[in-house]
Amino acid sequence: MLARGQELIPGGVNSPVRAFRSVGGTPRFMARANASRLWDVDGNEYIDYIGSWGPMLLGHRHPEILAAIEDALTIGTSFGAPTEREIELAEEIRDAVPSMEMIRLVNSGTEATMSALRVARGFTGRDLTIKFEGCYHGHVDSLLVKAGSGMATLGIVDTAGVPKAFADTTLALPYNSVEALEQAFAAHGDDIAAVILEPVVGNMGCVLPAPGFISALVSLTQKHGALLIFDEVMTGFRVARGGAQELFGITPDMSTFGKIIGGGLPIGAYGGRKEIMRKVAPVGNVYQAGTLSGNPLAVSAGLAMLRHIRSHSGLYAGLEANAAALCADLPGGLTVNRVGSMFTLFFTETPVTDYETAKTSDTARFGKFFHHLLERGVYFPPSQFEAAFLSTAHTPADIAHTRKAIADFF
Ligand code: KE4
Repeated sequence: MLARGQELIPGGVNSPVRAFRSVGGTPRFMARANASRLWDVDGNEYIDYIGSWGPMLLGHRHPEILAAIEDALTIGTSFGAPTEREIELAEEIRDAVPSMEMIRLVNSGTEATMSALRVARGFTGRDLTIKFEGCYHGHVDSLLVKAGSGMATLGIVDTAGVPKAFADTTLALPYNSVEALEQAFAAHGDDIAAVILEPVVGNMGCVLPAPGFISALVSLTQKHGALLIFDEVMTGFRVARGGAQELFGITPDMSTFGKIIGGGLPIGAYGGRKEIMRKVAPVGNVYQAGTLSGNPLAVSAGLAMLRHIRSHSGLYAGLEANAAALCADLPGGLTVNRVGSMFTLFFTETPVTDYETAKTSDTARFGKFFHHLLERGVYFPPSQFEAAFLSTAHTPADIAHTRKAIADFF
């Protein structure tokens, strides 16, 4: 199947990180999923710790989400015209994330971050962006500079195809370095439109913000008139209902979402302060558009997801308890970083606080570990530089089996 796929699709995959390139071996072609499980085309069953790279907070094929999709099919899947349920989804997002005073729905996390940056530039009249090495914000031209996720996985430092002029508008700094941030603002402060970050990083593996880092971000952006953009595509509704900004008590100027808010269907969203979002066409002069933006099918799945989360507020405590149990007392030689139900087992004894320390990991040994688990029916992300995810569908038996498979490797 891979050989057939590779004839037509680069690497046989529609997203590079799926290709097992950094762990070796043949990517498994999946046939179906349910709850915490995946089955490949050979009938092998796996406990899934990827969850479609984040969206599957409730596991696969949650009945409330399936019912919502089936209901949407009775009215049509896309009209290219406004619908009430798009307002309802925007209201659900704002209810959970009050900083999202005004919201535009798009079709992916990449579209969300690309659009948020354009609006930030249009609002400030400035061109420069600060991002952090190892963070990934989708395949936006100007943000594919020292990016994480698939680029870290494949060891691509800076992608071909991005004009130098675009890349030069992005300053990539070490994550958690207040000093680097202060120097960048001292040098370029009045030209910086925005700082964008993963408030809890997933894309160099899971990395937490150091004490004082985010407060420094807030004070420096406010001092210099730059916007603070929280890229919560992965952390939104993952680490808390209100995302990392709820965990840290921060109100960013703009935020981006994706993954979970679509319940497993293609979606993204960006938004923030009303005065900023009023720059977006057709109200303002920053253009952004999308044929399928806000389509009833994806919005219905997203609504079911967010309504379930709102009415089951205890689910995060459950995820925390289960993820803590999974990650407790793991064998020596590992650095385990975790926030709620997103976590990474780094094969290094160095504390992992940024991209440089993440890269001290023994990726070859991680590859062996990955296949050791795979052979025992445990499907971790096929990259040292990705976060694994637990869902509400994972059972204590899943966790016990996974812990045993991990222990057997050491
Ligand atoms: P998408 O365009 O892939 O929907 O979202 C891009 C994106 C933006 N921001 C953050 C923080 C993200 O994590 C992502 C996408 N995450 C990766 C997983 N690390 C997607 C997996 C893939 O590329 O196949």
